[in-house]
Amino acid sequence: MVKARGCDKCNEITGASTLDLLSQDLAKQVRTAYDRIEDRGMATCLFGAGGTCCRNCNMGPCQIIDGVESMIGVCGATADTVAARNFCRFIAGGTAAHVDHAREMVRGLIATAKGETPHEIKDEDKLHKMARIFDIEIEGRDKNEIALELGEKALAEFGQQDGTLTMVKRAPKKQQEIWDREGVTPRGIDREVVEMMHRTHMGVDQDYRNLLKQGARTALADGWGASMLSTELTDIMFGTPVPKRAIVDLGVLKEDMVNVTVHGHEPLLAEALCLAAEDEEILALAKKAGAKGINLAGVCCTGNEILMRRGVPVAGSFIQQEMVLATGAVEAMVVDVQCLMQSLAQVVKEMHTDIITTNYRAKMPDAIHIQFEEHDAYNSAKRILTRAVNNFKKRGNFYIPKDKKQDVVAGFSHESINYMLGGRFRQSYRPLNDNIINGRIRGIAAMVGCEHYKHPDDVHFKIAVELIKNNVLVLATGCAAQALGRRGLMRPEAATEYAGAGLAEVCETVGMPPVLHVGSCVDNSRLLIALTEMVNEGGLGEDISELPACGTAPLWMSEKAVAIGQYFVSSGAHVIFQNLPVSGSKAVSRHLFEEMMDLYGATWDVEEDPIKLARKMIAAIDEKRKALGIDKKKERILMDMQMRRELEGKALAGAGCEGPGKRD
Ligand code: NFS
Repeated sequence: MVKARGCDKCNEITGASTLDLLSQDLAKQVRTAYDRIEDRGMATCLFGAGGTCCRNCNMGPCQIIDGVESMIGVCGATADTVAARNFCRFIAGGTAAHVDHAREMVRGLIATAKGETPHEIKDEDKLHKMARIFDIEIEGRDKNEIALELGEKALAEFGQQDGTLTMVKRAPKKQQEIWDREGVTPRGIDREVVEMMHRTHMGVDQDYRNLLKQGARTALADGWGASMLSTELTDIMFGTPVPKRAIVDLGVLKEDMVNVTVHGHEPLLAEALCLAAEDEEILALAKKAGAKGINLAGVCCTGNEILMRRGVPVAGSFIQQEMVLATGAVEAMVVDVQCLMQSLAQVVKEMHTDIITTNYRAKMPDAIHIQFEEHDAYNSAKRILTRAVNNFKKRGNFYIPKDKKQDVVAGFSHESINYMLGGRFRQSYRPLNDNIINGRIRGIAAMVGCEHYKHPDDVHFKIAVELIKNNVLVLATGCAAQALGRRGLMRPEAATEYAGAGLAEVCETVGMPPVLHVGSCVDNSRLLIALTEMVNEGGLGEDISELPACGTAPLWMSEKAVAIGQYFVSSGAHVIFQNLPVSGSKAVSRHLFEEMMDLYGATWDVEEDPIKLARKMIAAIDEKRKALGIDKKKERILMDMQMRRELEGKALAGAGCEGPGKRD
């Protein structure tokens, strides 16, 4: 392997495109995370890593050692309390990020319904579906009127103080009963985050189990509240994704075009940029500057949003954001919120590239700020693109790793999975459930979350290949999805190349890849709905905890990943990370890894080795198959129509379902 620079570890970490780029003279002139890792010597604080460093008041900081009397906090806080508090603050921080994002999307829907944005209501079916969930009258009403009422009701969920969040009722009945029994049904979205912050303040909640209970409620307010609202309302505005071919990796940048990369999370601005990039005035300006046009490319989760809905190429994931700039070929990187490295402006210091911040919440020293006005979205987008076009002439040396791009098929919303598997005339999860029951598909794995620098780049790839080889269908979101896309697992041909015989047969029949790109990080809510649909379809138990399904966010770095992990566990899905910052407390570790089973029917787990991690996921899936009695190959019975009807009738009754028309 070519050694680009930095320590050997960094060279293991880098993917082919990054490695190629870092070996170029231009990239050698900038400092990236790879250099900073080397500077830091990869040192981590053991107290921080174990979750037992308490900085929540000014008597410390206190570094706690579990079971050592002289090493508890000045206030008397034990390792258990501190580890639980820190873990819960991770959940609160991650949830807050999703909540604020979701709020903007709801406000965007309201503004769109009022005709104040360049967007329109694109998915009326979903609008009606959501309206029914929120008890909104549909008959004889205009789509904008319905959308406005939906937006206002959704916005009220954030400030709601009592009762329960509306979308909780989409979960399987038994799941809702479990949440009620455990006292974790979320009341209001903001309320859960505020209460979590309060309870982790010095001198408030000192019972780790009680803290983690509120952690679960906060995370559920994210998954079944904020994130789900964001996904559904964004689909209503910009369209529910359907499978599309696209390309990913650094090679998507174009030599002869104005390269504008959109980085961050909220697709309102990115969608406006997509519209403005086709504006005649902008195109004429670009031509005048000597460019063939505007090449928009995504980075991080904004990238996933426009990839899913528009097939816009993705230049890079979280771990590649500096590399995208180090090509010297980007005229502007437009950022909004979350996962933005502060180093971005430093990487382009000697280049023609503008880093443009657009959200008052997220400003950066040395960047240019052009506030994105949702009520004047089109003109905001044009202003940004004009700046980028003007930079094109100033482009100096650049290097685009042109052969480093990969084909992907993305856009697997849970609706399109339905369609893919069920066909136009029989859209349902029945074929998926049947294939799980007959063993062609062993189960479902969710691979989600970030990428970081502590472990080799191949982690996602290794886990996914082990899973699909063993006939586990992988649904991926976020940077994990991008990493798998870069490695070629999102091409339909990957089924033949990597998947086990059963999964390959299913994929080949419908022409889908064995790893499905389900969207951005907030779109993990699509996975919750997909799992719910599988339960409702019948034959695989009564709640999510009975499904042969398991999740992982191996290379997690952001607090959001912990919130996501917790809402999956609290929704009944087993979740395995490579590490969690709770190892400093035996009791908290036991609670997460064992006791949560009695509460939610699922637990957290950790495993650093990617292959072992994948095997643990497969073992968890097999355990569920055994409990469902579908672990042994059954003789194939050819069913006639009457037998099929009886079976479907039983399945619907078993799921407490009132029939296909009534389900959301
Ligand atoms: Ni989600 Fe991770 Fe960030 Fe997206 Fe990527 S780093 S927790 S995947 S871009 S939010």
